[in-house]
Amino acid sequence: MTILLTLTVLALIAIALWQITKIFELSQPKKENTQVADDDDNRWNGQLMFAFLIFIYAITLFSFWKWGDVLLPDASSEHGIEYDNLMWISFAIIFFTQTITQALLHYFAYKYRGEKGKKALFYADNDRLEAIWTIIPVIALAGLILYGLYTWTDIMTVEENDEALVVELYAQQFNWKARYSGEDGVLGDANVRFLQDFDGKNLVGIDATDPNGFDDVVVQELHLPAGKEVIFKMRSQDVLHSAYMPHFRAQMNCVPGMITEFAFTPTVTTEEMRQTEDIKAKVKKINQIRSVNSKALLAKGEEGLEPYVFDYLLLCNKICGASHYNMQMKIVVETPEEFEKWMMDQQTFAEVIQ
Ligand SMILES: [Cu+2]
Repeated sequence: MTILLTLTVLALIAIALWQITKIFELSQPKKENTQVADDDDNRWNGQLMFAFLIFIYAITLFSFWKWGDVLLPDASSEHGIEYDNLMWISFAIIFFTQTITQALLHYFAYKYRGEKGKKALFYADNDRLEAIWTIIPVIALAGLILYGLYTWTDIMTVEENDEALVVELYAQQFNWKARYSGEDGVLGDANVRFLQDFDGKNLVGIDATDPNGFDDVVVQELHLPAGKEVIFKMRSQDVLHSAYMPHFRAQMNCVPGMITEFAFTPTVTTEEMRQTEDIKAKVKKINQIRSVNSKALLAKGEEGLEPYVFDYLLLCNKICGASHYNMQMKIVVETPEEFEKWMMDQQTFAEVIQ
């Protein structure tokens, strides 16, 4: 109610001001044709068009300079290279076209501004010009669309591969769990109805009547072997989530009641990634900000911040509720030997429910 009253009062004040300015205008001695733009107005508008052109170019350059280093590092998956090429080529074409067309648009707006006595030329059509401005975009767009479709199909087609590691990503408000298929390479059946079984130890609802499930391994930190294809099967317990692994250029919705799929081959281990120049520079920058914030916290008598160390992450990329921002799981990419060793230390479902 208070808001409604405040809004009404504001609206009334606005109307009053508008009426006062009208009275003020009427009280002024009448000028010749004040409502019609003259040559001065038009020139002024043309120059403003130019100023706007300079503004958009300047802000583009400034953004590149200021935030160019917050882009993701090079892809850490096989298909990621294809994905990045597609993105950069599309960017380059769009950037080139927009740079030229914006310049022409604003230049013509200035050149053909209104002038007293200037008459518009009647120009019906020009077949050659129309052919050019139709054919060039057709070729460019068809090329981009075909290239995109081929890349998309290539990335999204999950081929049968007995060698591949099968991992389930299980989403729930607000955390992730991962399930490995174990020795048999087959994930046991699962359903949210079984979540309450075994005093809540059945974290992702594995069906205890399906023998395929006994060797399954459920973890809260995702480990992946470098160089091996991983087929992900996504499930959600409650609402729509999205499994987003930015460094691997991978994202797939997790939809309650169905299983979605995505596959990729990680190529760079966490340790190798930490040694790259790009990551070193990023970590350094983050830690500079952290140390400043840490000092401020310590000055207030609170606990300081730990220095940041690079890790791959699985994030949720659908706003799924209040703690969505913090719904993440660490991903460790390691050598196949390290992965095997880690896997040996994990408990199977049969061991967990004993
Ligand atoms: Cu989520």
